[in-house]
Amino acid sequence: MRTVIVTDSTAYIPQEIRERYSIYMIPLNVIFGREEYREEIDITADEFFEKMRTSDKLPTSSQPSTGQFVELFEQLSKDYDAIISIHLSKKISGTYQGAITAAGMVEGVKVYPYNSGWSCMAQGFFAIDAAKMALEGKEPEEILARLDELKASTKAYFMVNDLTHLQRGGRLSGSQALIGSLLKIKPLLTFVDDEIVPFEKIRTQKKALNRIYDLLAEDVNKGFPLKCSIIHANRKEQALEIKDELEIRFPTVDFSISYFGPVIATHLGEGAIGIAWMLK
Ligand code: MYR
Repeated sequence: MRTVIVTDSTAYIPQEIRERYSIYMIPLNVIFGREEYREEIDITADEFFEKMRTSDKLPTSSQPSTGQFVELFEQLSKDYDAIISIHLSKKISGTYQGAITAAGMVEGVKVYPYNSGWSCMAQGFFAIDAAKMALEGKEPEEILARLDELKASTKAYFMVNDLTHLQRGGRLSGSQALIGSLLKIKPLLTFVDDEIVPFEKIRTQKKALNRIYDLLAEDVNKGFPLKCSIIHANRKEQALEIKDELEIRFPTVDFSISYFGPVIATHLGEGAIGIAWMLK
């Protein structure tokens, strides 16, 4: 069985890695007024942050159309028997649902839409592992079982400079009163059951980072081999500093740096920092 991996742009897997592992990417869009851009194709993260600073319009985002999915799946059906299509959490975007709809419309290939329950490099790690297995000729069921195992082991925490982006986009779950109280501080955020929730109310970024390091230490001490990505919204220097510090503290963990690109940064704002880890 020839299997191929599709993921969406919010995994932010660099093009060179996508090409190396034959991962196909379907882009989400960012919109400034009447201008619409497919992220990672029409607009880079750097261009987006520049535009966010200079535009009088606040950006919004949108999922790929069903037609884009159908077109990609049909193209892949010529060379593959199965497609595993891995997407950002189904409760923050309709992208996964779009993959399900398109899967029902294409013939000659079996499509397995997969809800990562996360996004960004957490999802990226899933897609890369899955693609390596697909290249080794593994069956889709074995790849999906591995994805479930990775998903169960995943933890990710992130913080934003300004919570109003998440509130405006309606992606922060909780009552208005709770969200109102959080706007004054910088809470640590995570995902529970596919939704973004405040994890703890921590007032400063330094304290929040130390709290994440302690959470990572708990998992490292359980003895599982872990990989970990530091994810930043236009804060590469800070991400590098965090990586240097963590590499000294946790020498057994594989660390990398990734980024919050245009669509996710539309909802998190510039300056957001996250740390995600899972089984190696
Ligand atoms: C759409 O328009 O369909 C896309 C909506 C994307 C919402 C993004 C919300 C923030 C996600 C943060 C992910 C952090 C992972 C470590």
